[in-house]
Amino acid sequence: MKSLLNKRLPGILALALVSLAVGAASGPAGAVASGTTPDATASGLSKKQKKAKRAALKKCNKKHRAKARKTCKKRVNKRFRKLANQAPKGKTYKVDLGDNYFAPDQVDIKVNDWINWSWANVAGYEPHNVTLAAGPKGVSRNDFGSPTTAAQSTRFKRQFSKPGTYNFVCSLHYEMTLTVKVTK
Ligand SMILES: [Cu+2]
Repeated sequence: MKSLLNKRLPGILALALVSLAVGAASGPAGAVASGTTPDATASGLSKKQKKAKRAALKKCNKKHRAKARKTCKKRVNKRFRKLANQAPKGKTYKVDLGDNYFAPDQVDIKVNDWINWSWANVAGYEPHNVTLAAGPKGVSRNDFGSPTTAAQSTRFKRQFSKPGTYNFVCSLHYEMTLTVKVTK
């Protein structure tokens, strides 16, 4: 009896492993196929999609053969590149930085529009930056923090995926303000 069980065990184990692998593979893939969500980040992927991508890449790393890992990662990257390209694009608005001003200093945009800041009139003056002083709930100030520079023609571009009022300043010149109103 014991020897019979031993003989059968590897077969049963293999079956269990295969069904596990199939179940795991169908999970994240299905989630990804559900399409894009409106909360796209700078990369064009939503937070949910980024998480799914990380999980998919992690799974690729579990493959034993190097070649299989490579193929798997290639496939995952391609799939998410495609998704990023499908993300809502939005319009781009230009805001100039000058010596102690943003121009314009008030911008009304729609969700998924972009602002492209340009250090247009800073040469020979003090350095400036874009700093989010206050924004809608759930928006990270880190996502809207530019470098501090006086380098002419520097660019800083961000997409606005959450509606609300965003109050920007330059952290070196608090009189330098910009209000961005984002509506649905
Ligand atoms: Cu400044």
